[in-house]
Amino acid sequence: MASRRAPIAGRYTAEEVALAARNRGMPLEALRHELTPPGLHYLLIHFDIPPADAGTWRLRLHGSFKNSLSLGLEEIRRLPSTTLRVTLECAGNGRGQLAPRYPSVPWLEEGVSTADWTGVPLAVLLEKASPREAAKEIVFHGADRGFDAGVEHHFARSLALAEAMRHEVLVAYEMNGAPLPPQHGAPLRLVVPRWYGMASVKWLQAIEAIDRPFDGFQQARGYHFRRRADEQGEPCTHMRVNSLMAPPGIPDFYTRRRVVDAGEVALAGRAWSGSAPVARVEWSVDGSWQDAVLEPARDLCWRGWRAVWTATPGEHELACRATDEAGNVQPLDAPWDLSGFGNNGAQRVHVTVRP
Ligand SMILES: Nc1nc2c(c(=O)[nH]1)N[C@H]1C(S)=C(S)[C@@H](COP(=O)(O)O)O[C@H]1N2
Ligand SMILES: [Mo]
Repeated sequence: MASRRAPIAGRYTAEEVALAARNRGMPLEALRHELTPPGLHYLLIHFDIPPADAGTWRLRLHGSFKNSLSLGLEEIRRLPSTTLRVTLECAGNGRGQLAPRYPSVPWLEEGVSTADWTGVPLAVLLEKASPREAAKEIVFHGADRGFDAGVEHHFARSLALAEAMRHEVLVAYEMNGAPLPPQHGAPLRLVVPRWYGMASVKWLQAIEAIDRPFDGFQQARGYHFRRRADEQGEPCTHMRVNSLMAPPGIPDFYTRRRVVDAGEVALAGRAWSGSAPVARVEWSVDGSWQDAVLEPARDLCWRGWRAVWTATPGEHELACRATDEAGNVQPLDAPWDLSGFGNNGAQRVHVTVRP
């Protein structure tokens, strides 16, 4: 079995650039919108977007269920449905800022977005199939297939049965009121609010109940916090508390450095946490912190914040950080992780203020 890729330091490789071009992020100016505008939602596609025909697609429920099921899209659309506004963030968001970094999608901070997802609560499907007494985990199988670290597999992830039964977990067929687009999992995907994005399996073709822990690649080897390659590590689950601002002013094309005029500058951004609602957002200029004004609290979706900065001429560094109701405080710098997961270190925005 081939082993993990060795961390890299310094310039981005051709492979990272190719991954970044396929798996693009949300432009940070889209933080102005609570609901990420169509086409600006970030993308993470491990292999290829699989061919999918909504007319013939079947979702199978099999394994440790009393009733095996095979449902077409029309049957699924006739079941009770709900729409939830959900913020998803890639577990690898921020990886590209770590040194050394894992060779993968080199996100800086743009691997996060919000969409309205419509679908049938997973619990409705699980109740129809009725898990057997021995069922421990529910595995979600995607239709996409490829290799990682020399191992060929379909993208698949599992949830413990109790987690899968949470009423907010959806099998979604619509995004923002329209059928799922190919890149976001058409015709069916799982949406697991509060968890990092890898749990929300796209191109969902089978739901399997199993009596033992799932040992698939993306579950047992991928998505663990590790400091050394020879440790099992801790599984990635809920999104860590995090926040961003829309960079103010206007950018330089190549460096993306910002320029603003001196005087009052409106700052705005959003904050989220998979553990508890966001309770506080602070922002800073050159390391001196103050509280931001919060918009009303949201449940599964990021919370808006704003502030007014009286900008004085010169070079300045802005930052922001959030705290959630569970008392989790976003760190200025997150602990280093071998695979680059969970980097919720505070965003820094360098700004040139002109008189
Ligand atoms: N089948 C399948 N599901 C998948 C993935 C994938 O590559 N294949 N990527 C996962 C990861 S790592 C993330 S962050 C989210 C991204 O969802 P989005 O592309 O709709 O934003 O999908 C998840 N579901
Ligand atoms: Mo991800």
